[in-house]
Amino acid sequence: MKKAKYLFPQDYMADPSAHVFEGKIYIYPSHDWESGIPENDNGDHFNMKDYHVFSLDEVDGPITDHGVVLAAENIPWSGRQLWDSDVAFKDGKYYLYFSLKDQNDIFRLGVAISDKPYGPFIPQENPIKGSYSIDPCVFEENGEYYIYFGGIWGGQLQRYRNNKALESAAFPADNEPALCGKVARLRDDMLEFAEEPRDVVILDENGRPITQGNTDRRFFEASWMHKYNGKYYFSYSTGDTHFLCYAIGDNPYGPFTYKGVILTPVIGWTTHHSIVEYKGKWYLFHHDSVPSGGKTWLRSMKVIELEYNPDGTIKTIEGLKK
Ligand code: FUB
Repeated sequence: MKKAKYLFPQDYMADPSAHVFEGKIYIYPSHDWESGIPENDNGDHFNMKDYHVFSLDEVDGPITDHGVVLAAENIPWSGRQLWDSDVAFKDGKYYLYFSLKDQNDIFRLGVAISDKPYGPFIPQENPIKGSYSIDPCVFEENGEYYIYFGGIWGGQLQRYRNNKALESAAFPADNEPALCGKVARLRDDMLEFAEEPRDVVILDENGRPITQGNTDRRFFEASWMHKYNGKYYFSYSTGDTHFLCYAIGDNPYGPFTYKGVILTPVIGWTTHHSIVEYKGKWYLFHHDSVPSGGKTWLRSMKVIELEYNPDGTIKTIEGLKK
């Protein structure tokens, strides 16, 4: 598959997190809709209220929509805006991790549980203790589960330092190390952090942290972790410069060294993805706003094959090529 394919033209779905469960690909996207909220830098126009699950037997084959699996109105601590989510499997249960604003308009991470990869998912009473910001991604290795998260601007990461809320939001100066995404090991029951979240440090080729002013490379949102040939690939969006890029490390905590761009900017403000291996090939699930005529809050999910060079770097995909 050398050409990107839209996966579900019938409706707007974004931020697709793909995993192989029970021998199929399951996709956990955000569900965009036209809520009429004007566009702003806080992302209020991304006013999503439920999640669907999708599955594929073949990447090129028909897609199954498993319908609504969790709705904000059924989450006890819900305020507004169900943003990006991800799912992990452990001991016969599927755990859906999601971003949602609480009743004080603060983004938290929540968990909902199902016996099936296609839900429905039953939410916990409260968000994960000590959680903040957005865009959870869960990576499993040797029975340990690591949750990556964070996003600046509307994702509120600039309101925290050292896992504590600041009195007011603050960004580092342009020549200082950039704000980092976060990673924490999950507790055995998958419902809470087992440790204080740590910084996901991204270094440049000289071993120095990427700076806040390096907007083509610094972390903005959309964490994803995958492993290839024994190395750990942390990929993310640069937000206002619209790149999906990646950095490679030797363990799930990093540090990670910046390596390049996976996907050049697409139509639409946001770019967000997941990377998964299926039947011996690697795929990039992502989204753009072409079908909605460029409306940033109405995105459509896509998939394209992802290829590596012999040295383990990823071949850049051109976002604007159809
Ligand atoms: O879908 C809402 C937000 O847009 C996500 O949480 C971000 O990563 C961006 O894709």
